[in-house]
Amino acid sequence: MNKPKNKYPFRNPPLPYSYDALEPFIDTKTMKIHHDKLLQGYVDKLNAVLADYPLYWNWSLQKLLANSALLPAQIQTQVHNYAGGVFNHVFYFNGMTPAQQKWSNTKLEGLLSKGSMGLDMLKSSLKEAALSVFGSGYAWLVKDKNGVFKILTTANQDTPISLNAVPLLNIDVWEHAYFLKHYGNRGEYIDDFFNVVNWDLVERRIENA
Ligand code: MN3
Repeated sequence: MNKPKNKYPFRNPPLPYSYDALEPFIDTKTMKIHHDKLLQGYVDKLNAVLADYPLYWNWSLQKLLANSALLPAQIQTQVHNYAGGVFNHVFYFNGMTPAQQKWSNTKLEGLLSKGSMGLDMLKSSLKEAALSVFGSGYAWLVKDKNGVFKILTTANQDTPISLNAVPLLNIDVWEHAYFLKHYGNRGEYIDDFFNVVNWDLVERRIENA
């Protein structure tokens, strides 16, 4: 799993798999553009905004996102959007892996069932939420501040961190995440996404939440 160096200047961590590793579900060209151009753009813009504000060079992405109200007013919106863009994309890319053929869902089912959620319910609720996002955004599985599993959606580059929730899995439903392969068919993209979810990592995220 790749974690960005978690303070200024932020870096774009390499994908934890090759660009073509998620074929045929997520295509190579989409992964290249998504990682090398779009995520890189958020990293560059975030660094450019913070360059004149050394006071915040030691802040992690999470701290920037959770405390954006403490930043100078003139950079709050930009930091919220760019830091969110970095966090959301790294989280999304890490959350995928080449098909886990030998993966056994017993442990994950156990963890989920403690929160009254099964894997099938998780998938169908996440899909429903992802389809419901109007315009650009994400659907998420999170643990809320009371420790309850929740499915939620965020617009643009908003994050669950600002909502005090612990993110466990996200799906990017901006059109750039699927348009080259799936065109306007977001539902097919979501079904394909479920073939490449890194469920081992979701388990670990739940255990650490
Ligand atoms: Mn994206």
